Amino acid sequence: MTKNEIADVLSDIGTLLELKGENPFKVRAYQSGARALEAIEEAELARLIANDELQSVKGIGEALGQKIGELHCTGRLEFFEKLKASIEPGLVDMLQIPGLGPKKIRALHDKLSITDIPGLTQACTDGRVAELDGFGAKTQEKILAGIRNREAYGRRHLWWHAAEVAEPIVQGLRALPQVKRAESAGSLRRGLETVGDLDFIVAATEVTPVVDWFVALPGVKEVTARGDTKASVRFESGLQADLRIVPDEQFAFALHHFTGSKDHNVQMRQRALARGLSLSEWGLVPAEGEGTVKAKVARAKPAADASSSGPAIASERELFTALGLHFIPPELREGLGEIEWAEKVELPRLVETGDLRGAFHNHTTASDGRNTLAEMTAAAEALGWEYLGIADHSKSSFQANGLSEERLLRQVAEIRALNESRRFKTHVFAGVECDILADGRLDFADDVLARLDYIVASVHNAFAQDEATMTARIVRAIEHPATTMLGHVTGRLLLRREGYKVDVGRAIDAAIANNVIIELNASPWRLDLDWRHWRKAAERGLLCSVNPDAHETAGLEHVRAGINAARKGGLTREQVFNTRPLREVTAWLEQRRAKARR
Ligand code: DGT
Ligand code: CA
Ligand code: CA
Ligand code: ZN
Repeated sequence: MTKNEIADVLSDIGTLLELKGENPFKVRAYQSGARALEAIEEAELARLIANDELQSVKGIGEALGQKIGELHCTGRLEFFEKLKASIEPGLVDMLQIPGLGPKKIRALHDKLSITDIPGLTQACTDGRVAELDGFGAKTQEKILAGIRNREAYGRRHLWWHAAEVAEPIVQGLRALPQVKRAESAGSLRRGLETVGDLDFIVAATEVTPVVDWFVALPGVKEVTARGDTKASVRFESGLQADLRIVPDEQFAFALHHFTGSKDHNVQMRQRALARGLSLSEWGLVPAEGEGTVKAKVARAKPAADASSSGPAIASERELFTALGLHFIPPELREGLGEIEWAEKVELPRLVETGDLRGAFHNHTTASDGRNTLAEMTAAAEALGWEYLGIADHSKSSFQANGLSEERLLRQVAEIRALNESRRFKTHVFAGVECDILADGRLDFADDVLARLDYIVASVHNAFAQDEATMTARIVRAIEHPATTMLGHVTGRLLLRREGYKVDVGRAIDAAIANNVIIELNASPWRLDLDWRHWRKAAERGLLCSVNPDAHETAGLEHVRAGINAARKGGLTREQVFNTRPLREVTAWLEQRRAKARR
């Protein structure tokens, strides 16, 4: 196990112990142990364990040291497994409700004998929760709202998590001897920020073995449907997946149909009809006059003569060509004008993950990150990046261990020294994620900001401001000459909370007018600014930076989610700042800083 995975286990243990009502000192020992572990570098951890020196680290005693060693070597911890088994699963589920921590859950259990979410819902409805010490009517209300949210959001899944499940399935399908082609379709293929269910389209010579393989996948909890050409399953995580198997001649049509979106499909079908053709998941055939829907489907259905009745279409590209269109990448198929666009011109090449030369807005252990500056830089180097921008939190974000002026300037010195040492091929830019204070001022004085290479300005508090106040606040921060980029514009957390209210159009106008970059925060929970705004804004000159907002080395890979959203937003390489080489980026930042000094 990596140190961050071990740290996760330690803090889970802390939470579970607290849930059990254990001694607070014991609970705190695990939490501070997790933090102490994060401050150690991976290689150092291996050395400490090998030399049996872990217990000498401040915050890690003998008992904790042993557990860390066991996790590091075996990836398992007997103590943790037993602890998990000793707790009612319903209590653990309650942790997902915002505002409910282990202490409150413990109280609900002890005083009202509540053991799961349905029981909690009932107790709230009866008003029994409000009567408890330390709860009250407001808290009860908040818990109920949290339960309702959980139900509403629970039906969808983050693109990132869905992709993690889908990728090995596609690989597995392709490896089956009966399978000629296999792809993910649906909202996942379109790169939508959240996904309802997975859709797989397979071209195969034989159906049964493929279906058998699919329904036996690890983690399948239930087979919800099984037919001659398809199957549906539900995984333990709640995610569902549809599989459809077609003969190879139909693959392009099925893939296009089940990629959607529905709106895109409807418009494509209308376009086909206007050309005297009938488009369906089975094929593209002449539409013979008016007829009932049933008759049309019957005509369009496979038919041995499908190839003789029209041109053989083996790929989506050929399908678009047959309808007089240039190829439309799946990400753009939302029925938002892409067909008219592809009728006139070849669509631009959209930005790709491989185009990135580096990334800004990343955290380290100096604030709330889980890897050190050197570890983050090594990870960026391993990705082949020319540069890495560090942007830890500023002092007002005390909940995120934000840096004081003194700590920030010490980090700047550390970064300059690291660059001079040439230990890594990747250049590090010294920045900060500077809080935008409630009135729109920045969290640091100008002379401190002037010592940095770049500044990401973000809102982290006073979310409840009304739209006019919030918009004025953000515009004021954009107008500050030191601001290089605007961070996560709306502050939304997908499937968890709505963003704060802000007039995004005005923020975009201000950014363009002041030559400020807006980030596309690539954290799979954020993807903020939303893809729906980008194309129009970029055409008007707004520059985008795809920022991973990484809090650990693995978080740098989230740029893939950001690139996905950028592609949905129709962005090209030229419109994304961090595709530029180091020399150009350095010059651009230097020019901005010179202007700020004037
Ligand atoms: P999701 O799963 O809710 O995130 O969204 P999708 O787009 O993956 O939708 P899904 O899984 O229900 O169906 C996959 C695609 O199949 C969808 O994007 C378009 C196509 N499709 C499904 N049902 C219909 C329909 O009733 N009419 C049309 N035109 N297309 C459909
Ligand atoms: Ca789907
Ligand atoms: Ca589906
Ligand atoms: Zn932030």
